Amino acid sequence: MDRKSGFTFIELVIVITVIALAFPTLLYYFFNVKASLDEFRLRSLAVQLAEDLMEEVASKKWDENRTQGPVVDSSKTAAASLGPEAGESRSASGATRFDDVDDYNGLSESPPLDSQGSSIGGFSEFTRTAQVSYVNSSDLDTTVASSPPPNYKRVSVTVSWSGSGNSVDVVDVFGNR
Ligand SMILES: [Ca+2]
Repeated sequence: MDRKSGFTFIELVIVITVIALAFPTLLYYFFNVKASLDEFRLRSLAVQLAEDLMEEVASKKWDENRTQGPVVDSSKTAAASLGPEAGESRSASGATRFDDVDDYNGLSESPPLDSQGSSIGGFSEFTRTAQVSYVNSSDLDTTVASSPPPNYKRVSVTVSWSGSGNSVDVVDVFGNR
């Protein structure tokens, strides 16, 4: 039997029909995969932003009043006063720059700033906040407001981003040293 190579009309109609039927499904999976990748990218950047700030916090002294060695109870910053001292900021230079762990209490940056206090390009959708509180070594999750303060400061850094309502938290505890 003599048969020409290539598609017959019927075969062509079948192929087009199959593609037309599959197209919405393919489109759906394409956009789902893209959304997942976008989400993964934003989450990775958020974790990096949180860890960057935590590294900066770790480089500071444990308390404003620390001179050498552990801070004695009477010199510890009161729980109600955790936060930057008057005039201090992350972007300042010299004596008014953040210099201790609890200066970061109440920090809120949108967008986040780099360690020199300058804007970071490409992170406009992110907001970075930090909370610092005293905790006991026996329960690192519960804030302690009593006096004298305990020997541990818990730092929680949260980075959120617009559009998805998602956020990441990085938590660390710093001992009186
Ligand atoms: Ca300070």
